[in-house]
Amino acid sequence: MATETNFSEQTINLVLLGRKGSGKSRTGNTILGSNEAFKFGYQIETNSCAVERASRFDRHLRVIDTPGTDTFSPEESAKLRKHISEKSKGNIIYLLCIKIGRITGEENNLINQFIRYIGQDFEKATIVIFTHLDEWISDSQDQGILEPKFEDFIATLDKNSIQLLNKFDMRYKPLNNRKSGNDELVKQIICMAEQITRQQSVSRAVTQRQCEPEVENLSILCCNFM
Ligand SMILES: Nc1nc2c(ncn2[C@@H]2O[C@H](COP(=O)(O)OP(=O)(O)OP(=O)(O)O)[C@@H](O)[C@H]2O)c(=O)[nH]1
Ligand SMILES: [Mg+2]
Repeated sequence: MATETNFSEQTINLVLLGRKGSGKSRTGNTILGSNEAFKFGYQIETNSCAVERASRFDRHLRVIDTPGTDTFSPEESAKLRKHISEKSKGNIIYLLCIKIGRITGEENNLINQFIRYIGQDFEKATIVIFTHLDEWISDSQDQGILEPKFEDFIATLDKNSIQLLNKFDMRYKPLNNRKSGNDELVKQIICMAEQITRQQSVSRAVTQRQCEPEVENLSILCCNFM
């Protein structure tokens, strides 16, 4: 069994961020594999940060839910950082939840505030989660598209939205939180998170050890799930 120190060192910290009602709490539940970890719903908005832990696919996860927001200030950034550092040791990965559809100007502004006030590590450590995939599929079907593909949604995004996704090196995943059996997607999200974590430790190692090639090679390792 992992000791508390080992648990902390190996834990992947996933911080849910996004606008009100973007599906943060429910995404947290999907990742944790429990519908009861965080309270969710249009009537139940999250008012303070909440933390839940779970082991999934042999990975120790600490999921941090946050209140939805339309704006993000330096003060809120300081509060978030304080909260995260109290709750988490190790690497932090941000899951930026966006309700699938048009990425609006408001969304754009909020994301740029996250980038500005959380800092550069935010861009390198973020995965965009497009929630409400089921609603997008049924809307597309109502418009006569028989088999809507998520990649078609990406293909229809305007230049600004693509530029935004590019800031996160096009790390994004679609999610239908209504569906049970999201294991494959959750594995892919954890895998992305592990790759970011590896890249972060490679960067740190490179800084410390003046660019040793064998350290850089670590970045091409893939995570293996049984
Ligand atoms: N159909 C569908 N509904 C979803 C999905 N994800 C979330 N929802 C619903 O959207 C509503 C808001 O979800 P929450 O998870 O509470 O959103 P939140 O971002 O935590 O909201 P705040 O805490 O108020 O900021 C709830 O009614 C969820 O059931 C999804 O993938 N599909
Ligand atoms: Mg919530």
